[in-house]
Amino acid sequence: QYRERTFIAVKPDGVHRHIIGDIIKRFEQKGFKLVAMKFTQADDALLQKHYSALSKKPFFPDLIKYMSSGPVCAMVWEGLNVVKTGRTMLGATNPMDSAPGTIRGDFCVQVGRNICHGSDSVESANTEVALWFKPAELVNWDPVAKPWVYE
Ligand code: YYY
Ligand code: MG
Repeated sequence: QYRERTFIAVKPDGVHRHIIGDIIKRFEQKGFKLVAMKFTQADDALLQKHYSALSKKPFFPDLIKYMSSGPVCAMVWEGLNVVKTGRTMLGATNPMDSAPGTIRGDFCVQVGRNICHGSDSVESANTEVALWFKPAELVNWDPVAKPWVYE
């Protein structure tokens, strides 16, 4: 159903490297609908919740340090199958494995600097959207192109 939503974020390295626009462009061009966006520096408490499933991993402290080191561009995108398609557009977690043509495949080199985040399931998307955004920050609107994206 085309009301599915995912949480996409440009990480601090993507911001410093001026890749925000390229990432937004790909989701716009695809036909997905932007529902919310904020430019913010996340604190450790938020990031520890966001990455709570990874808290036992050896890279967790460095991950939190990296993610809190600068601003991120946090977004919610909506559309048919957007969670899974969004992950495909981002590419494999490790840029060494990300196919050319994907965001990570085209713009980065190392897993600890992989420039973007995307929710990995509908369930985690809902959790992440609620963690990063207040309900009032999610905008309800109908793009005029909708009948040309969906039959
Ligand atoms: O969902 P995704 O971002 O593709 O990967 P996760 O397994 O959820 O890991 C989150 C984040 O952690 C990843 O984007 C980079 C970092 N990371 C790392 O630095 N080293 C690893 N071996 C695995 C993940
Ligand atoms: Mg993940």
